[in-house]
Amino acid sequence: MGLKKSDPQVYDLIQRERKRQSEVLELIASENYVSDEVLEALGSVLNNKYAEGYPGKRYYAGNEVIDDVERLAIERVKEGFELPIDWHVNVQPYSGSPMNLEVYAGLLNPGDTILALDLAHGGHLTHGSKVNFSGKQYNFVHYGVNPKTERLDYVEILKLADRTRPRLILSGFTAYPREIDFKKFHEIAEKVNAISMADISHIAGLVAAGVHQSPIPFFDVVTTTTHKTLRGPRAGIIMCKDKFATSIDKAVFPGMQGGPHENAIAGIAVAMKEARSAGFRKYAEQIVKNSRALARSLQDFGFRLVSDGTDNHLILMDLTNKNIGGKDAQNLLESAGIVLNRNMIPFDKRSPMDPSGLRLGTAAVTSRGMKEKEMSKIASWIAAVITDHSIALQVKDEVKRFAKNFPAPGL
Ligand code: DSN
Repeated sequence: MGLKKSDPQVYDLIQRERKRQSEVLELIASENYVSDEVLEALGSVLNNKYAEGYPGKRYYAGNEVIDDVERLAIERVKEGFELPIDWHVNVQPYSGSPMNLEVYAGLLNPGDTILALDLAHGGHLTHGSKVNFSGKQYNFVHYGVNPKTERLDYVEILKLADRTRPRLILSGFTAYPREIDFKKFHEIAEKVNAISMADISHIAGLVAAGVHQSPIPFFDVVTTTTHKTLRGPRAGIIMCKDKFATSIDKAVFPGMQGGPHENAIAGIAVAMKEARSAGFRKYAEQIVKNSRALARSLQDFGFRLVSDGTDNHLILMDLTNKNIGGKDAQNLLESAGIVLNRNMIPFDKRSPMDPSGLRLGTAAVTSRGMKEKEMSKIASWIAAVITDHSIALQVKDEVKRFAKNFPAPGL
């Protein structure tokens, strides 16, 4: 019968969200527009099947096709990230938070020390925030960025690692605009005999396209969500050296999860095939070009950027000299059709609920075909609205007309 007739309420909500997504400029660094094909896999009958266990070892009957789906996704992840022969893949994590906790649970004991980036300097809740299960269960020690350069300082990270002797060193970021030197990270982990783990959730698409260096094969474990720059379904992947495979698989199932979401796993397979295309490589290169162009234009309008620019898909803007906090700026820009999120900046003196920064990312607008020229336009709107709040509604109208020229994939 179709949703429109059977449940007009839900149908209308989906249409409203579809309209919202197509009419705004989506600059949340962790969001993207997936292809129709990824959506087709997500909305398929694969959703109906329970498949506790792993391919060939399921607890329920009827998993012959599901086994093939999961094996295909695993193969495509191996190809997409060019994993060495002795690496293993688990495509079952429901998303980023369980994925990281599953690695800790598989490889560590409660109370073990983990070295990770401070949340306020660009880390993630699952990297040991006190309010998160990770911070309650493990002894996190946090490194930060250098106060002058606002970049990672590998000499300081080594000193801290040497002093605290962590069992695991985590290199993972949600708001770090610079390229990460994974080789240096791994050398630090080797020196102190720690397991090296990279959470590449934000940059996975750039890594798969060869636009950002890869932690593979240096690292022991690499995790990633699949829906940010990688442009796939809401899900997570764990890649690891074979010697960690059994412990990690057990931590995922039966340790933390039940039946895997095989529709999402099929979505991973589709996205990984897309990520192998020449078009995706160009897309990833354009993300970085756009990010740099947006950064330069924002600086031309007098905005201070953390670390003075960007190497990847995201920009962290410091509003300290702009007479407006992150919360108000986020709300104001949303009312102008520019959607982004407030964010702590390193050494922030304000609170997480109303920090000094804004985080902007170019993955979604690049999926709509926008290029450097459009980034300058976006920067000029941001500057205009922050300077004169009263023009927000007028800008919203302009943004809506502008966005129509760049149809979003999947909408
Ligand atoms: N919520 C994601 C982000 O915005 O970076 C991380 O999980």
